[in-house]
Amino acid sequence: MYTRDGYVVVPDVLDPALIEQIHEETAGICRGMGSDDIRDFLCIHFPHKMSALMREVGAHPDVVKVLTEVIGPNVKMMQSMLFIKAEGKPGQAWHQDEAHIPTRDRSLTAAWLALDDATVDNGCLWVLPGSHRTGILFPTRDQDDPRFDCTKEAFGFPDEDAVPVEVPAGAAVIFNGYLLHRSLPNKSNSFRRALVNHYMSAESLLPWFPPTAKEPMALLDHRDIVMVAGVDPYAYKGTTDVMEPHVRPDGDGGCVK
Ligand SMILES: O=C(O)CCC(=O)C(=O)O
Repeated sequence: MYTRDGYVVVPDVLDPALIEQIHEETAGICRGMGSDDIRDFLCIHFPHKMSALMREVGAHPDVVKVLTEVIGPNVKMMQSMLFIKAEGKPGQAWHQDEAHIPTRDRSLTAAWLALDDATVDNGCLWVLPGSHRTGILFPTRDQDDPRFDCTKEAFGFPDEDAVPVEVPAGAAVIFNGYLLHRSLPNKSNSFRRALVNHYMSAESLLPWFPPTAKEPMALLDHRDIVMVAGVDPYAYKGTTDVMEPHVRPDGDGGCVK
């Protein structure tokens, strides 16, 4: 399934009590980002840098089991995103995660954890099954479509075969970094929350960000990572703590200036 389609749905990963804890933690994270009203945020990047609970969920055994099957025994996590996506908030245009987070061995894998039932109405994920198999990173362009935030849009492929991935709260959608996916706006009257964590093989270097004083070697191998399975062959390099939690703009002010 995963090899053919580029994604797999794993039901019942998060139990209702854990989801409730994550909701409470989300309120605290939003306060930490400057507002008591979680509706103010489409998405907060790097919640695992602010919260031990988010780090723990990033290493959830049911997710790690699938990751080790699709990636290999040694797995590191480099990114987390907490989507809150209240009613009326936009989706993300077609994109491939590897275009944003380049691994050297194409091992980038997402675990998209539903914190509410995700439906077409409230803006679930849509995927193009099998699109990861081309091994191509499609070109991208700026877009100003009001349905989407400012994520650049990938283009140059047919999208008639797109399917919605409707999943109940607690399910995980594990998908390949080359899989074309998008989401549409939340047209319901409640939240569509999801925690999305990104992983890759620990053997691959991660040439992710331009060098900074705090991480001069980032372009060669970004080391702000968390090991979630196996051993880190580059442990001798140590790790860094450079990525700052931040709020993703929701594109409300327009994307193309
Ligand atoms: O959850 C969403 O609405 C979009 C998520 C997404 O595009 C991603 O995780 O790359």
